[in-house]
Amino acid sequence: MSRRSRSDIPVFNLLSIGHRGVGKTVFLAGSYTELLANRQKEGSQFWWLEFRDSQGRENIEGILEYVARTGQYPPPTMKITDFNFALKHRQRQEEKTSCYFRWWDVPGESCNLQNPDFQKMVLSSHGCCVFFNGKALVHNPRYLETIEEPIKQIVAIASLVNQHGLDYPFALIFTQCDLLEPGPISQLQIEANLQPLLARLDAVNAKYQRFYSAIPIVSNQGQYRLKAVGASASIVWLLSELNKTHQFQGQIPLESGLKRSVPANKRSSVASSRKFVPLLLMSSLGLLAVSAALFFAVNGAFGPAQTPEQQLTQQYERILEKDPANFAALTNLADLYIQQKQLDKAIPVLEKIVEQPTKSFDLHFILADIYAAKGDKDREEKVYDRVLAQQANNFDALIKKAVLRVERGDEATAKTLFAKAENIAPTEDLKAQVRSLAQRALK
Ligand SMILES: Nc1nc2c(ncn2[C@@H]2O[C@H](COP(=O)(O)OP(=O)(O)OP(=O)(O)O)[C@@H](O)[C@H]2O)c(=O)[nH]1
Ligand SMILES: [Mg+2]
Repeated sequence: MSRRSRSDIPVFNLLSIGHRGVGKTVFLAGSYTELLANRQKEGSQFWWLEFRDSQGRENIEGILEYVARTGQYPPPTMKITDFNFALKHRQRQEEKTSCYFRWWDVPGESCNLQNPDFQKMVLSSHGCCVFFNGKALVHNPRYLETIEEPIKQIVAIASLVNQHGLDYPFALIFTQCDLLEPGPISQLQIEANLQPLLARLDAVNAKYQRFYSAIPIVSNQGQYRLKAVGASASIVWLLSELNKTHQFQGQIPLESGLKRSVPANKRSSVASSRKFVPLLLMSSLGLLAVSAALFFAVNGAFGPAQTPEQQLTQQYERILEKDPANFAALTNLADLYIQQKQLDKAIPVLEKIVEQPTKSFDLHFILADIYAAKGDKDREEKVYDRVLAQQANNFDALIKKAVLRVERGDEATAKTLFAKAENIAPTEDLKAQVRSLAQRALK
């Protein structure tokens, strides 16, 4: 297949919404450096951002230079600043441009639908990054009240998108996650506190994905720099979603889409196919999806006879024939099967994955969920036992096994497991949530 010419490469406008000081500018600079660092690591995926104009380069380099010199985060944004990037990818020694995109770095108070500049940005956008302060979501019980306005904006956009059957992805980005306790408890707390918003987004079938961004400043012999983890995945996910949609319906900014009327059932099924996966696990699955989705984005690599998912599936199956324990191929293949709702095929792949030593048990829980969906309680429970054998204090496994024990009529064991989970829960709030769940389950 011939390479795409420059004019065939789509250009997407990404809207960013977030209050003053939530971390939008740090996120942009951090995402840029994170991708750059990945590019320099051998064996990692080669996705990176390139500037399309010198102004953008100067702005970002100015920010990075400020951090390096002062060891401080950059000052607040005073005016809307434009950035034009290319998302590049290296595949088999060949560099390709996956798409171009435009990003506006907006001062917090300009993210307001009364602001004519912001209105224009909304209408010309193809997708949106919504920023929440992860630390405040966990530690400040009043934080949600303070962000009611941006939440209304997101729900309004999502609702219109749904009414018009458009594909308009939202990346929900939790900033400052380096200031939170590592591990699933913080994610659980963010999840719990964000439920009102997620319920509103689900009600209008919004396509969204969560991302946890951590961008501390680190120093090495007096040289400071941003060390970003998890930031760039959201930009890459948004662009891969837009690239997929673009293959079927071209680039439709929000304004043109709203003027048309397309049946709502034409929406992408990827988000809805994942709905059976509990919310807590979505974020980890999403990270797997990024690599697969990005392959889809480089559509020049695929022939027209098969869908990109089918092509990729075959590719991973071939890799596994030669190298059955290839962890990356196993995880990507499992994710692809799940996306294609081929759960019977996903099971043996996940079973192989969970046999391998790991510090993260997310895939174990996905396997357990599939067993649960199939009503296979024995195998579901064996997964929790396997996790608990490796990590006796795994909070998720304790809770899930306790709920299953109740379902299986063994309230005594369930009580012990709930008590253990309550005991290890790190905050009073979470302990109360476990108590309430136990009370409801045990009646
Ligand atoms: N530890 C940590 N602090 C962060 C992170 N991101 C942002 N911050 C803090 O949040 C402050 C604000 O970040 P900015 O990126 O400037 O926020 P903004 O959303 O661009 O804010 P405005 O431009 O004022 O609208 C920074 O000065 C840091 O103190 C992060 O990932 N980790
Ligand atoms: Mg800013």
